[in-house]
Parts: sequence; C-alpha cells; structure tokens
Amino acid sequence: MDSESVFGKIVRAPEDPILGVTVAYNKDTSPVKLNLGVGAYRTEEGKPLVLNVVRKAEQLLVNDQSRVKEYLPIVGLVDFNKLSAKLILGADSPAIKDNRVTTVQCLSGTGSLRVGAEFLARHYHQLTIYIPQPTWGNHPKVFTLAGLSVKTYRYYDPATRGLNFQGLLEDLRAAPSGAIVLLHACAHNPTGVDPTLEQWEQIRQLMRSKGLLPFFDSAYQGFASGSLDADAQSVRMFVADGGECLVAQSYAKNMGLYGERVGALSIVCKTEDVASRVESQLKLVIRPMYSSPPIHGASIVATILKDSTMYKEWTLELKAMADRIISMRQQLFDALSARGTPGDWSHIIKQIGMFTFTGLNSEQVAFMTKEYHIYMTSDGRISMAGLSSKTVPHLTDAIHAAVTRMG
Ligand code: KET
Repeated sequence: MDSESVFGKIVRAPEDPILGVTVAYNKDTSPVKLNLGVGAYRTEEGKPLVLNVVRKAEQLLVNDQSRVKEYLPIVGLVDFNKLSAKLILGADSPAIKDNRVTTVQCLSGTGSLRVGAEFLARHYHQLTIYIPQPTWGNHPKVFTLAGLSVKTYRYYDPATRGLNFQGLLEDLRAAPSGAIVLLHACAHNPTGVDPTLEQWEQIRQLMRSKGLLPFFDSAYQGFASGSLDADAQSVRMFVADGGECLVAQSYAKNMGLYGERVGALSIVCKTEDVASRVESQLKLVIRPMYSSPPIHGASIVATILKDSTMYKEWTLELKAMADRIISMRQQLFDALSARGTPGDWSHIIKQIGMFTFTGLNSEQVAFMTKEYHIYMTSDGRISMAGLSSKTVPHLTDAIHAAVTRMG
C-alpha cells in the first residue's frame, strides 16, 4: 500500500517538455513514426551520427597504453579548457593572450550554465537574469534552481516570425543596472532567429552602457552557418571591447558528443588576477556538486582540436551536417509550396540552426502526433536535423492536414 511507503505522498511529475517527446516516441509502434522533438542530428537514413573524426580520436585514445583513468583536476582537462576558450573566443583573442579568461570543463552545455549560474548566485551583486522570450525550456529551471531570479526580455515577434528588436532594446534598457542577460550565441532555440551583426553591435553598446553582464549560451557553434568562426562572432564582439562575460559551450551538437556530456564554462575577466580568483571560487562550486568532470569526452575533443588535420576533418563533417539541415529547410519549403498548403512558409528557409519554429499551435501539434505519428514539442518547434528527404513528404502531409483541418 502507498501509505506504507515514506514516499507514498509523492505526486507524479510531468515528463520534460523536450526529452519527454522522445519517451512518447519510443512507445509508439507505428512504422512511420518520426521524432522531430529533441535537437539531435540524424543522417539521411534517420540514424544517429558518430563523426568519423570522433571515431578516429577514440581509436587513438584506446590504443594509447600510457593513458590512465585517474581523476581529472576539479577544473577538468587543462588542454581541453585552453582549446575550448580558443575555439569560441578565437585563436588570436587578446583576452586569452592576457590570461584573463578562466575556463572549467563542465557537464555539457547544461552543466556549464548551471556552474556559471551557481557562481553568479554566490559572488555577483545583481541576482536577476533576463532570458529571451521564448527560450530553451530548461533555462528558467537551471537559473531559478541556482538561486537567480529570472525575468524575460522580448525577443520573437510571432507576427513577422522574426526578431522583435525594438522590444528587445526597450526591455534591456529598462533592466536594472548590472543585471545578467542570457544571450544565445547563435542559432537561437527555439525560434531559429538571430540578430544581425549590426543589431548585435547595438545590443552590445546598450548592454555595456548599462553595465549588464552577458552570459552567452553557445550550444550550436558551427550549426548556424556551417562556420565555427562566423557562429562565434556575437561572443567575440563582446570580448573585443575588453569587457567581462560568461560563455557556456556545448560539444553535444557540433561534435555529436551528446551522451558524453562535454562542455566548458569560460569567464572572461578584466585582469589575470581577477580571473585566477574567479577560478578558485569555481572550484568551490564544482567540488561539492560532482567533484570533477569525466575524462573520456574531453579527451576526444582535445585530441581533435589540437591536431590540425583532425580539426580540419571536423570542420568538414560539421559543415556537411549544417548543409544537410539547410537542404531540409529548402525541401520542406518546396514541398509545402507545391502542395499549396495555406499560409506563408518562407520562415522555414529564413530561420537558421537546428530548429524551425513553425507557428503550428499545440492543437495542431497534438493532431500531427495522433494522426501522423510525428513527434515534436508542443510549441510547434521541429528539429530539422531529424528530417530526411524520405520523411519530408510525410511531414508535408501532416502539416497540410493540420493547417487545413485544424486551422
Ligand atoms: N542550450 C541550448 C540553447 C540548448 O538548446 C541545449 C540543448 C543546451 C543548452 C544543452 O545541451 P547539452 O546537451 O547540455 O550540451 N537543447 C536540446 C536538447 C535538450 O533539450 O536537452 C533541445 O532543445 O532539443
């Protein structure tokens, strides 16, 4: 009997809005089922992809008999940290040259955000963080649990399916001085809408003039444009002005290392001395949480990043993934146009990164799942990376039916 358990009164929690989509998908026995929920890359055959360069790096690691399984330091693999900072800030970054960046290896993007947030909650004077409306569903939970108070700034305009730039500027202008602002470095999730470089420059000027602290979430470097450098430009603009910021990096998507949980948190400071004191406090945040990070994923990344041939190979494989997603956008747009599906679908090819924010409402999504076995988040986001030439017609049928019957 429930009442005999000390946990008898626990209420069942809902599934996660994103990861729960995969749980539901796995239970579906239909042969035509399609998972466009979680942002995870699939091949044209609909299979998960392990990059060739990752296989190679793993082989090298396995063959190296000198490798041991000792604990890493609290901050993680030193090489990995240096190379990660270089990847996001640029090889010639003055902040790196001045030694005023501290980088700690964390559990993928999520863990990096959480460690950054815990650090800010303990050591930063302004505990309010502004996140875009909408944003990745886990952001508010990560920041709230770390002890920050979460507010939103306007970001997306459903009418234009583009950026609400005026709203964004107004909300940041009205934010209290010193507030933290979460920015998606590129390929904004879920909207696929990024500011232009000119808009980024205006955001930068406004934030610096108000002393707002930028916290970048970089989960898709290389996935927006296919170029690692182009996708890091927003972050580099904020570092080039000599100011301070935080950056959470994930290798889940751009190296396909989802389950290895490998990422990094960098904090760019004004001086080397501040950076080293910040690092000493980051260690106090990490040690009681998980002591030190795992060694395998970070070793794969470091192996690839420090070898110029493997690095080049990675950029080509990354570009191929980004290009396949871009081609899926075109194919879906063309198919809906050919089908004469009511509405303007040009945002499918205008938006960038892994996702299309379709504009389908939760009833239409529920209909597509029930009648067509297509799984996606209820906000109408679809992962373009889960789509292939073979499944475009099925998705087109489903969208057409949802729009014409549930419109
Ligand atoms: N930030 C953003 C913006 C993001 O979309 C994700 C993952 C993460 C961080 C964290 O990824 P990690 O695996 O911790 O490196 N997003 C996809 C997966 C998820 O929800 O966990 C998604 O939106 O589908």
